[in-house]
Amino acid sequence: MSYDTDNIFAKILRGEIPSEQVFQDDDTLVFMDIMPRVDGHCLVIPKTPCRNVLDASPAQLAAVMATVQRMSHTVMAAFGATGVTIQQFNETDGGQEVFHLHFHVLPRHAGQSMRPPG
Ligand code: D5M
Repeated sequence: MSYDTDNIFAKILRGEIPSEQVFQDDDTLVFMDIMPRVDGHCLVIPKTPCRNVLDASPAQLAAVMATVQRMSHTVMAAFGATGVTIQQFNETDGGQEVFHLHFHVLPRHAGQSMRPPG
């Protein structure tokens, strides 16, 4: 499958639409999910074009996962969470809606259920 340069996260990376950015390094960007399923729900993306895990290089995966781990610690501390859920979807039948690789990082608390998508 090809990479669509008009996907919404590509537009965020180009600064064409706003986002609530919370972290970036040379290879990755982190911003808050516009439809948060828990407080502190953020998204980690690579800065380079990549459709999903099926399309990712080892270097892209390594960079993104390093930031996922870093942000897991950050949002757990910021939201007083005692756990973290990391979610990731690939292709339409795998639940993917935005076709630029992203990992959801969701700080969690005891007994807390996640709000439904949307
Ligand atoms: O779902 C895509 C996720 O991306 C979903 O949780 C909403 C989020 N989203 C969509 N548009 C935006 C913008 N503009 N800013 C922040 N978050 C956004 P998935 O099924 O993981 O592909």
